[in-house]
Amino acid sequence: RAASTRPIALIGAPTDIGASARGAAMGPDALRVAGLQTALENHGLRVLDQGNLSGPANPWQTPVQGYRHLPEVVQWNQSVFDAVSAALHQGHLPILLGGDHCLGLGSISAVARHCAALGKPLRVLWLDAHADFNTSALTPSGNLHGMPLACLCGLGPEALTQLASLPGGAPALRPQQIRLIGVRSVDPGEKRLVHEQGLEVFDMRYIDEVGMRQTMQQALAGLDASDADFHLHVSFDVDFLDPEIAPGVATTVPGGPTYREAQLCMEMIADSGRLASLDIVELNPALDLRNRTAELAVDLVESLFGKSTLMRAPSSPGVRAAW
Ligand code: HAR
Ligand code: MN
Ligand code: MN
Ligand code: MN
Repeated sequence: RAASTRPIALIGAPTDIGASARGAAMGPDALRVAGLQTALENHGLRVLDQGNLSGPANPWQTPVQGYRHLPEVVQWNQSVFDAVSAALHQGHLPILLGGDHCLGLGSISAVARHCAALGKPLRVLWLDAHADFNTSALTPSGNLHGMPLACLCGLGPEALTQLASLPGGAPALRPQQIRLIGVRSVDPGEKRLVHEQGLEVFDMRYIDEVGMRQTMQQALAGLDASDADFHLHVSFDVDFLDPEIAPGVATTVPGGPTYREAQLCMEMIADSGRLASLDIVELNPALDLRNRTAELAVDLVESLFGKSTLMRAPSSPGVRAAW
């Protein structure tokens, strides 16, 4: 079944303000060139491309008190927050086209506020090679794309934790709402903090051992509760994917999900029927080969919205009742 019948709003945020390398600013257009809108339309969805947000240029400075480009990161995230809030308010399903992953803060803050206002439970799947749970004291780089998830949980500079707060002041997310999937590069202090905060982590070793199917069953468990109308947000960092199939990112880490594992991950999210907002971030066309990573991202997003290329006999194990 289709993930949603809501019109989709594409929101481009062309910046690499929180990243370690230049180039992610070209991500939104690379996804457009790879045919994101047409792919979704061919699947019967209505798509409104809202174009690109604007914001400060990347001043390419060294970190100040543990953060690089904090004022600029705040500005970009405020714009993303406003655009995603407006889309949700209009009943659209927002897709944030990054840009680097620091923008997940603005996007998810808007989603969390929207859910709080409607009394909807929210779950966030963070698909990433990294945990993005650093603080200024722990970060090896000062890059804010390594910190958005911690900020969303209330750990970070006030300018960002304030943006990422609910009315009343609680953080946008509680660690219990988060599922980290595909992780294989975490800094030592960051690892301790992730454990301390009690995040549920499905790292690559776990995926190796139990497989993507059981991983996703666990990550999605409970979302089908009939007494709760869950909002599922997926924050898709393209470096989640194995660099062999997805070279177009700045922070490649070997040993990520294969093409089939990534497809299964997306298809199982689609099957949940709960997908209600999405980030596609960290795509770096300057490092890509003939836009191949953007095309792969589009292919996977099609699956995320319910395009299924495989057919299975209804009697085969694990097939969904609704098939
Ligand atoms: N953990 C490292 C740091 O904080 C690298 C973070 C890289 N993050 C991303 N997004 N590319 O996931 O600097
Ligand atoms: Mn990330
Ligand atoms: Mn990453
Ligand atoms: Mn597909």
